[in-house]
Amino acid sequence: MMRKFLATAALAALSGAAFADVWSEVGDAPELLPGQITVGTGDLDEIDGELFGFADLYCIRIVDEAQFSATTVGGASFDTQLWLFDVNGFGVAFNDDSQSTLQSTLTSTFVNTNGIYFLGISAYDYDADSAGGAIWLDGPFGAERAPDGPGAGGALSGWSGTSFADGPYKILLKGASFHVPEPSALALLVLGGLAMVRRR
Ligand SMILES: [Ca+2]
Ligand SMILES: [Ca+2]
Repeated sequence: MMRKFLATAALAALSGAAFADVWSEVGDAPELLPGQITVGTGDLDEIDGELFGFADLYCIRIVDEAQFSATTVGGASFDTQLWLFDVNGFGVAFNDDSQSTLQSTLTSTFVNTNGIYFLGISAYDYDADSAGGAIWLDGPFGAERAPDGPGAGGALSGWSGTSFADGPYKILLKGASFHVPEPSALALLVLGGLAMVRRR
């Protein structure tokens, strides 16, 4: 019986790992570093959350920079903005509107290395600032841009402006993974084995 139970538990852990590709916002994600740490195994394909008038910031890992993308097209019904910052909080890429919608898409255009990044979402017109002011200009709305505002040279230190909408959102991702891996199924097996030994 014990062996059967262990095998079932291991199978559950393995199948759980295979499908653990969505991060659901826990409470309300902070809007400043270190953001909300995403924890899981394997690819991070989707972040589900909700905005309440401010911005949400998530700590993710880009593992295939050439294939990286993040989009709210089809994932939100309000006017989104997507923001990407490097591990030190400096701006990498920003987009307001894409694909003839008010939703946003970031691509690999300005991403050149794998590593830890911060992915932010806000509603127009709530914008990221550094000590020097806005990190990005508001427009052109339809372009994906590297930092081009008066505060382009500084790290994220605050947000300003008015958020004209909020609500639930999904950010669909490619080339990304969770920031922190869960204990692997193998580790769970080892732990289960130790538990069995201890019972004898
Ligand atoms: Ca939120
Ligand atoms: Ca937009």
